[in-house]
Amino acid sequence: MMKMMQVTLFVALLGFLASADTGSKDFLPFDCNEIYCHDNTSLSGVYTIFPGDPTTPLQVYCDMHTDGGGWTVFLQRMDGTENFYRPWSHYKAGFGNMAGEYWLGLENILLLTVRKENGLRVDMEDWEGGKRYANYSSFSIDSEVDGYQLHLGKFTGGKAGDSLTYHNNMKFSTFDRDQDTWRGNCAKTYLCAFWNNACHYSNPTGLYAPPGLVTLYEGIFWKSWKGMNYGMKTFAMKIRSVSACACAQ
Ligand SMILES: [Ca+2]
Repeated sequence: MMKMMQVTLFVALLGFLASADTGSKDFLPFDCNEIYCHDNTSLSGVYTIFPGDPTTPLQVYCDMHTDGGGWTVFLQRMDGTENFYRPWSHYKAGFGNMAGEYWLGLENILLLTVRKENGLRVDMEDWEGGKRYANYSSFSIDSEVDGYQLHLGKFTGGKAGDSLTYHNNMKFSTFDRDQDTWRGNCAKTYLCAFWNNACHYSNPTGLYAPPGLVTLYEGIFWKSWKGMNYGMKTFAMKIRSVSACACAQ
């Protein structure tokens, strides 16, 4: 009886979450693109999506503004409030505040990319008000048994330049799971976690600090724009279905 009530309450809560976000009780969006397609007046913010199944809601920040909107953000840096030097289990499950700084989690990124083909956009901002981006034609990862190996499509533009192709086909590494190609441990040496090679041309999970306050290779850098000794003020990685809707409503 108690269990029944719990289930009923849970289902009611799911309905509430879905309706609070979208205004529709039966709409269980897979990702931010589906939310945008459902209502192209949706604003950027935190939404509930269902990339797994209807019983596993996931909170995420949706960018409904940039380049047509509908972007599901899986990494967001903006103020240094979150600690990103974390172990494998944290990068697997995800951590942080969806309205602020967070990592969505490798299992969730896997769910989002295994059933739909996505493009990747990387947005960054320096400390002088400059903004740059980089686009990639596709983005997906393998499952944990294959090390969450990265599969990145072509660099398709953006004045930030290409600092991610160097990481293509790499497995994910944290300080407690070294799967990089270097004899040392990139994540431990440079206080990060990423699809490290030997080691990195970009460092999205690096230490948050203004330029000059981090040592070489440790900041949130993007080599092809500001080099490896400049940490960005904001940084975000986001995906969107390649069959993004035109949303002509
Ligand atoms: Ca190594």
